[in-house]
Amino acid sequence: MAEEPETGEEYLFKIVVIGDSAVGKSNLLSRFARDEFDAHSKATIGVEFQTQVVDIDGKEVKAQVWDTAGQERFRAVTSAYYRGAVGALIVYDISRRTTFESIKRWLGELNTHCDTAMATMLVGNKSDLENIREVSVEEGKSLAEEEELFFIETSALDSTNVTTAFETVIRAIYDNVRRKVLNSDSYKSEVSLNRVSLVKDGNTKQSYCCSK
Ligand SMILES: Nc1nc2c(ncn2[C@@H]2O[C@H](COP(=O)(O)OP(=O)(O)OP(=O)(O)O)[C@@H](O)[C@H]2O)c(=O)[nH]1
Ligand SMILES: [Mg+2]
Repeated sequence: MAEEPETGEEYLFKIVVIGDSAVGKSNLLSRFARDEFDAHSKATIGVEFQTQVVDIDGKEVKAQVWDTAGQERFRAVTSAYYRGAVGALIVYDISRRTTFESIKRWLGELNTHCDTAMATMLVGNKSDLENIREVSVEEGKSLAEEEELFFIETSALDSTNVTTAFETVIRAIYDNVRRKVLNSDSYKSEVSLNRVSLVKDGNTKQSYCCSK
């Protein structure tokens, strides 16, 4: 069995949620953090974040999830938004193809502001809107494979997969940090030097340092 960490060890992971306006970013976060959904939510202005405690293997992991405006004119300074992020959810709306077509742009922004790859999940939200679906599950999956991302479809409205989406990202970050702490003395110096530490885990890229 792996050695237990010293008592008092804490994990705090910053995760950013990005994607076009009205894809459901704020509702995904409120569903995850407070089990709430707002059918008439207003567009986000600036930046908000919530901290949610998640139990992973009996350890307390704090996820600080940041939500910002999809609309350019309401966005806060992006470099500050991304600073220190170790995970990301990139969200589109399965009933609006244009939001899926924007994913590459959001990935580009992530890569511009973070000099390392992160634990990133592609999220097709509003899976409850099956009758007006414009993006198939296969298209989502295949883009995720191409870009080496996790993939999931969610519904903030009926709660499908919302917790799983966030917890998969949190666990991916956690597992890699644990591996690093247990297996490598150089973890701390790597972080302080802002060096890229890329670990290929299945089809997912992860690392623990985002700064610029
Ligand atoms: N049917 C359905 N509607 C949803 C779902 N998630 C969000 N919505 C609705 O979509 C609209 C936009 O949701 P928001 O969460 O405010 O979207 P956002 O991505 O935060 O938008 P910005 O803050 O402008 O970037 C609201 O009317 C929500 O009620 C979902 O899973 N299913
Ligand atoms: Mg919002």
